[in-house]
Amino acid sequence: ASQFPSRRRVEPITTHTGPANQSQHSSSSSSSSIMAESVIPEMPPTMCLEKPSIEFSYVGIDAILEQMRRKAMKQGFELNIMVVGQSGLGKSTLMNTLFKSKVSRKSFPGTAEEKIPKTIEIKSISHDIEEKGVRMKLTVIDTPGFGDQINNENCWQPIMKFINDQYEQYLQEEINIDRKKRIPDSRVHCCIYFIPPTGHCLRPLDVEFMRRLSKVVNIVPVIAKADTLTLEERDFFKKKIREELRANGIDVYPQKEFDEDAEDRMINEKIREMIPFAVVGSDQEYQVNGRRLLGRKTKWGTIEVENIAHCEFAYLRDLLIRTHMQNIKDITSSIHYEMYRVRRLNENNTQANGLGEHHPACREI
Ligand SMILES: Nc1nc2c(ncn2[C@@H]2O[C@H](COP(=O)(O)OP(=O)(O)OP(=O)(O)O)[C@@H](O)[C@H]2O)c(=O)[nH]1
Ligand SMILES: [Mg+2]
Repeated sequence: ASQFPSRRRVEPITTHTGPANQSQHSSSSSSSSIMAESVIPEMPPTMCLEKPSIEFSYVGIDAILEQMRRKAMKQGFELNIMVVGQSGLGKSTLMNTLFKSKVSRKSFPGTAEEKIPKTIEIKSISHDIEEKGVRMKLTVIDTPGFGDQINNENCWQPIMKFINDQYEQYLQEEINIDRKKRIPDSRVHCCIYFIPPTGHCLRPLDVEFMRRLSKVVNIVPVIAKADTLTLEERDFFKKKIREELRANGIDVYPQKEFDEDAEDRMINEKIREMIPFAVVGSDQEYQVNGRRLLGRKTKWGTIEVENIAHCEFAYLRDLLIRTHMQNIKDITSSIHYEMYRVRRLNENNTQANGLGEHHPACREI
C-alpha cells in the first residue's frame, strides 16, 4: 500500500492541471488506467493558473524524501576508514573494536581470542552491516605502523600514495566512456590518526604527517591508549593538541571552512572542542554486572570501551557512523577528490604525450 505514496499525493494536482496534460498522457502512453482516472471536467489550462484552490495547492515535493530513502535503501552505503599511526599504538585493535562494537556486534561472527599480530602491509577489511533494512559496507584500511626507523623522514609517503591511488582508480572509472552506472568507491573517506599518549605535546612527526595528510583526506586525530593517562593528564593533553593543531595550521575534520550553516557550525563546534578523542581499544568481551561488553581487564577493574564515562571511543564511532558519515563522504568527494581530479585533468591537458609514471597529482604537497 505504501509503494506509491507520492503518486497518490499528487493526484489532485494531476486532475486539476487539466486536459492539456491529460490528453498528452493518454495519446503518448495510451494507458487505460490513466484514462480511467481522468474524471476531470474539461477546462482551459489558464483557469488553473488563475484560481489555484487551497486544497489543491499541495504539490507533494516532500515525497522526494521517500523516493530518496527507498533508492538509498536499495543501494546501501559504503564507508572507508583508514587507521594510521606509529607502530604499537593499537590501530589494529581499534579497527577490531569498531567492527565488534555496537556497529556490528550482532552480525560479527566473533573470532577466537588470539593476539593481533604486527601489521606489515596495508590491508583492507570489509564488513557488511545491516540494521533496520539499511545496508552498509564498512571497510577499515589497516596500515603498518611507522616511526620505528632511525630516519622517519618520508614515512608518510606510502599512506599518501595509497590515498592517491584510490582517487586515481575512481578517476579512471569516471572518465571511462563505458563507465559503470555506480563506480566502486575505494576512496579513503576518513583517516584516523593515532597520537601516542605522551601527555606532553605533538611530536614533529605527528605534525608533519597530519599537515600533509589533512590536505588530501579527512583527518580525525585520536589519543591512543587513553587508559594510560589520568583524567587531568587527558584533558591537558587534549587542550594542548588542539592548540598545536591550530598553531601549525592543521585543519582536521570537521573543518571550519566547510560548515554549511549556523546549525552545522553549532554541532561541529562541539566536536571541535572535543577533538582529539581519547580512545581505548579492545576486541575482548567481558562479563560486567551481567552484561557482556568490550573492555580491557586490569588488576584494578575493567575499562569499558563503549562507556563514555571511561573513554571517548563511542563519540568517535558515533561521529563516523551515526552523525557525520554522509558529510565525511561529501567532503571527500567534493573537496579532496575534486582537488585531485582538477589537478590530474589539468595535467592531462598540458601533457600531450599522456601520463608518465610520476604525474604531479601524485607528487607530495
Ligand atoms: N593499554 C592499552 N593497550 C592497547 C590499547 N589498544 C591496543 N593495545 C595493546 O597494544 C598492543 C599493540 O596493539 P596493535 O593493535 O597491534 O597495535 P598497532 O598499532 O596495530 O601496531 P602495528 O601493527 O605494529 O602498527 C597490543 O598488545 C594491544 O592489546 C589500548 O587502548 N590501551
Ligand atoms: Mg597493526
